[in-house]
Amino acid sequence: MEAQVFPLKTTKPVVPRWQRQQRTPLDISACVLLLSTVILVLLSSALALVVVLAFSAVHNIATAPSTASTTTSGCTTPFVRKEWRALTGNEQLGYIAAVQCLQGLPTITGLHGAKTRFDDFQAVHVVQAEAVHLVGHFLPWHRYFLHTFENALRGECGYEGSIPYWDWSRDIDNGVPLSRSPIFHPLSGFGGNGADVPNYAGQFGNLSLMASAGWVPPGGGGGCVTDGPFAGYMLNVGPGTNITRHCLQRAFNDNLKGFLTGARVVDVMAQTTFEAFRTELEGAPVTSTMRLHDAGHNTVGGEMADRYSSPGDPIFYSHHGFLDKLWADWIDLDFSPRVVDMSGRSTVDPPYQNVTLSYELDLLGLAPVMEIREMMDTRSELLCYIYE
Ligand SMILES: [Cu+2]
Repeated sequence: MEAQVFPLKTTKPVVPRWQRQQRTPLDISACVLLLSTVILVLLSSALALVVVLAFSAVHNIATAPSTASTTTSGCTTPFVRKEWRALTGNEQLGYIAAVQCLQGLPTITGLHGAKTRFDDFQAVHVVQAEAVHLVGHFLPWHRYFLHTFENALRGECGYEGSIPYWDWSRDIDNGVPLSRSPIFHPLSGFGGNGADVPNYAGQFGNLSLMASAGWVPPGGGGGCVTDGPFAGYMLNVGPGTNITRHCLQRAFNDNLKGFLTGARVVDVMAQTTFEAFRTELEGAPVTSTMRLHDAGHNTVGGEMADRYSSPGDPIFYSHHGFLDKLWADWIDLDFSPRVVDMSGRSTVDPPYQNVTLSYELDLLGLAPVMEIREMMDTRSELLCYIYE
């Protein structure tokens, strides 16, 4: 596999939509009108305040102490991210419809071949892939990435819910093959496996690689997804760092289920430092065999098995939603020390620094650069969500 990051191919300036409004003469007169209204309102409020102050002074009314706190009171009604199965049928359809809406909106980044808003996210992941995996900021970067995707669904597609997460260990512990998991249902879910391709060897031959390493034999599928809402949908970015128009592919592999059981989740949750937690969660090649993150990608296969372009399969956001939930749950098990526990190398190859809370996360214009400290607590004013 090529270890190469494409240079940014910016066909449009990376300027968010809200900063790109044109001013017309009509706008200017509207502005003048608005400004004079604001001045009038301010003047009358000031007058009212003087009257009230004079009144309370005369009547010796104690002024209530100010309890307003802009930082801690900002997340009073957090969004709730639920497991796919806990959504009602309408909520499931609403999420799929919102993703399809993003797939129909034009790009605002023009990054790396992106044509749609859905592509924008996939393209950012392709360009940043080498920088955000197998490093200390793997979990916080993906947390910010998912949060920004969720914001786009809400702000641009009128979606009122949250990203549903996919707890694959429930399917495996129930003895259900992937193809029968409710999340891959053709009518109420993400659609099923790709069409069978004889001797399918993975996007980059990675299935044959897995088999030759003695890990697991390849599963079936490998071709285009044939049913569900994304059958016939064409991606513009990927596979890998390529820019090609291609169908969404999957290659379900139930032979990986041993890496994705509830017992494996318990193993990861039992780690006592962030360093051990993040490596045991993310997997190879830092660990000798697969773990939750890479096994989840590879069990779906196809686009999802591609370390660059995997967000081309909408199931990416639900797989990473579950990993994000595990991190949030792990922090809650011992909140005070863990909400500030951050570590790991900053790059895969030396020279590298140690990742700390002040390390900056870059989504290449999808959202402002943020420090890791802003991603540590999902109940912060910025993130404001919880898991159920
Ligand atoms: Cu990733």
